Amino acid sequence: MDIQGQVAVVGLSRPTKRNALNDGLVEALRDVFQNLPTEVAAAVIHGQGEHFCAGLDLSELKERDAGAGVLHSRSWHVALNAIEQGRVPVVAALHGAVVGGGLELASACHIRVADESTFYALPEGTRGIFVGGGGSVRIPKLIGAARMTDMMLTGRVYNAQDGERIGLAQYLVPVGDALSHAITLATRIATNAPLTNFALMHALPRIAEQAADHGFFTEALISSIAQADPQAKARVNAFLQGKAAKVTKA
Ligand code: 1HE
Repeated sequence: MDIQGQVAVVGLSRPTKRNALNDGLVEALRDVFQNLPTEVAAAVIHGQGEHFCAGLDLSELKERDAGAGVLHSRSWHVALNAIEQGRVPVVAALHGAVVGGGLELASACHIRVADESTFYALPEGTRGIFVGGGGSVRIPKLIGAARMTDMMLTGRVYNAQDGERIGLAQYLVPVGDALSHAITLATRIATNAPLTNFALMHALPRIAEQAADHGFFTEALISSIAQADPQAKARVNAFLQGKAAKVTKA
C-alpha cells in the first residue's frame, strides 16, 4: 500500500500469476481495508503487471472439500465486505483480465475505471464451479441476473467498451490511464464531507433494497443527519457566498 495524500493506493502484486487471489492475498486485502490509517479518506485498488486479476488461485482449489469450501467463500465475503462496507470509498482501476474472483473484487468497489485493454469474464461456469466471493450478490446489481447468467453459462467475454455500456465500469479511459484516473477520482472523493461518503457507502445500498416506504423514511433520516453536520453548513454557505464551485455543463 502506498499513501498519496489522503488516498491509499493498494496494488495486487502477484503479476507472474496474473494477480490470482490465493488465501494470503485475500487475507492481506481484508487486513489492509480493516486497518486503513486514519488520514486515509479514499482508496484505489489496482493490479500490477498485464492484468487486474485472474480470480481465484485455482491451484488452491483442488485441496478443498465442501466444508473447507464454505469457509473459504466466507473468508472472501469478509475481505470484500471490508472493502465495500469499510470506512472509505474505493475506486478500482481495471486493465487486462478482470475475471472470476477478479470481477467479484472489482464489483465490491464503489467505482470502476477501466482502460481499453480490459476484458471481463466469469469462467467459473466453464470450470464447473460457482462464484464464491459475493459475485452472485453484487454482479447482478451492476448488470442484471440475465447477463451474469449468460456470462457463466456460455463463457461470454465482454470487452472494455461493452463492459462500460452494460455497467461493469462507470469510466472508460485510454490504455494505461486507469490508475491515474482512479487516483484523480479518489483524490476528489477524499475532499467530500465524511458523512456524505458514509451515506453513499452505507445508506444508499440499503435504501435501494428497501421497500419504497421504508426507503423514503431511511432517506429522510440520513439526509437530516448529513445536513445537520457542520461541514454541510459550511459548504452550503460557501456556495451562497460565491466561494464554492458551480456545477458546470459536461
Ligand atoms: C493462474 C491463474 C489462476 C493465471 N489461478 N494460476 N480464473 C480463471 O479461470 C482465469 C484463469 N486465467 C486465465 O484465463 C489467464 O491466465 C489470463 C487470461 C488471466 C491471463 O492470461 P495470460 O496469457 O496473460 O497468462 P497465463 O500464461 O495464462 O498465466 C500466467 C501464469 O499465471 C501461469 O502460471 P505458470 O506457472 O505457468 O507461469 C498460470 O497458470 C497462472 N495463472 N490465472 C492460478 N486463476 C471466490 S470464488 C472465485 C472463483 C474464480 O475466480 S474461478 C475463475 C478463476
